[in-house]
Amino acid sequence: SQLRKQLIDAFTNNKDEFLSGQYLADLIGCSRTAVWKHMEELRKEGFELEAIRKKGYRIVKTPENITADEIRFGLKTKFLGQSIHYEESVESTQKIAHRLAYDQAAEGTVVVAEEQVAGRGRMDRVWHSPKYTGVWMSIILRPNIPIPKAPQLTLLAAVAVVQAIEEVTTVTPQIKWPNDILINGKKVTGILTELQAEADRINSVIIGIGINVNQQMEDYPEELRTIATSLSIESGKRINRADLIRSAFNRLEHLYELYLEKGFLPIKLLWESYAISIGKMITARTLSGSIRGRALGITEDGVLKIEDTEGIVHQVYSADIELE
Ligand code: BTX
Repeated sequence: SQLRKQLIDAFTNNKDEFLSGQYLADLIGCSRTAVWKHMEELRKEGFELEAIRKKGYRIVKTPENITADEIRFGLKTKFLGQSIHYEESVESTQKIAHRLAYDQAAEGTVVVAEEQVAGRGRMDRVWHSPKYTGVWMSIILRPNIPIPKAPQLTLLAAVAVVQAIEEVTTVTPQIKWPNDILINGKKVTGILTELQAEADRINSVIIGIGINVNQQMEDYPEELRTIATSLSIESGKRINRADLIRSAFNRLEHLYELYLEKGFLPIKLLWESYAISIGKMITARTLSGSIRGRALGITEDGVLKIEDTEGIVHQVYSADIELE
């Protein structure tokens, strides 16, 4: 809007200085409440603002777009991320990746978006993906493995993302089976793996990864505040998203090659070293009911084993897990 533009111009002309709400209101010819609303909008767009009582506002940092070039700078992979489709705003990166995969896109092709207006979780749940603050991406792989092994790639991707987070922030997250990455018990990343298959052959695996990076608590809708967090909240600093993406590509390609060569075992061991639920009492909610018991670990295939209170061991392929 015109008001927004004037507001940004005012800050551009007074770089590094605090401008009071009253000054800005007079300059632009609107109310102080309107100024405040616009400042909140800027914050949502990814501007980092400092607001001090009696002094006013200051723009500390402008939003950082991720560019494909910035991601490529320093990328050491052979194929992962060598083709990047960068989008400003999409419904869901999964949707675009599915179309690209169907159109024979090369293995390792990635779709990265600044914002998803219809980001999805598992079972058609909503994945909140606000602009400029997170990593919302989908990766196309074409592994020559039987369909039942595909969920192993979710666990593999989780390990890659944990390692990338460790590398970029020095915070060590934990994995909650199968696909949640948590820091201090709150969700920082979700992973959604989907397949395109013909008969019993995998054509492509689309791995959707959503990482909360620079959101602050006020950026989350009310219902997510108690369950979600971001790397910035947990590490106390702003994280460069391109660095994180690049690191995730490097790690993911390395683990994927290891997996294709040696099978799931090395991935399983790494996964278990980050797993939060092993040995704990959990409740697994599946489509066919709930199982409460002790999480024993995962099988060679990445299936969760739970021993219930009667000593019966259940194998769980898909569920939501609640820790006690
Ligand atoms: P999930 O079904 O395990 O988790 C979804 C649940 O997580 C939601 O119901 C909500 O409670 C919570 N949630 C929603 N948004 C967030 C968020 N930003 N941070 C923390 N918790 C949240 C997890 O599904 C799989 C998510 C994959 C997202 C990626 S992003 C790129 C790709 N494109 C796309 O549409 N999805 C994937």
